[in-house]
Amino acid sequence: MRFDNHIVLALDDLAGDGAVEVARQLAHGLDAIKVGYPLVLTEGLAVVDRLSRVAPVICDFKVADIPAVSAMIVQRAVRAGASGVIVHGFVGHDSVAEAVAAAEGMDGFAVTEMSHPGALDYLQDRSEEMAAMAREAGAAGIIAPATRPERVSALRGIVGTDMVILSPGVGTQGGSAGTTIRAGANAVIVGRSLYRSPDPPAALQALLDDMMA
Ligand code: NUP
Repeated sequence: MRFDNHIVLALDDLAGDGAVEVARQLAHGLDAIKVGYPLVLTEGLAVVDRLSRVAPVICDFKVADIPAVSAMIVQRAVRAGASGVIVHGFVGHDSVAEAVAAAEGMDGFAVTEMSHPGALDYLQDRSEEMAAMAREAGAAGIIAPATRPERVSALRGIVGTDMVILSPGVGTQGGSAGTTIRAGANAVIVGRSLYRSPDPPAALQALLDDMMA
């Protein structure tokens, strides 16, 4: 996947037609659309194929199971039309490696440190180890928090320049798109502050302007 626009749209709290409509309005400025459990549990996995006609889809299934089952989940997401799948890093090297290998040439991304405050309870202390492990496991990239841009920089130092860093936590969670990209992320993942905006194209433009500032 390529992240030339530096923006991934997260579509969580919308019904199918609304999700496709917002995605179409913003498609010109997006690298990918991220779908997760709220949308797939409402619309079924077919929404992945539907949205993939607008932009490449990343399935944020935060896969966290034994290696064999993690691989089964990733395979189903890819066969449904996903170009990328997000798995949890905390499950360890074997699950991440098997999940990434099951992506059938599509991209596997491993969550290292999450963006919410609770990530400080357990994840932050081990996030750098998780990033190094994800690299060894063959992940295309990692997920790192836009709410803590200094952690994006630290994790960039671990994974090097050839891995992708996608950073959620911009807007509603308090992070800034420009600061996060300058800290070393390839793209920010943005949900509510785009799809709940009364004017999503204007909200997207504000993010693009912030990144150019
Ligand atoms: O650490 C993470 N934080 C996070 O918010 C890892 C994620 N995958 N996400 C996802 O990014 C979350 O599930 C949601 O889909 C999106 C952020 O949405 P919003 O806060 O911009 O609405």
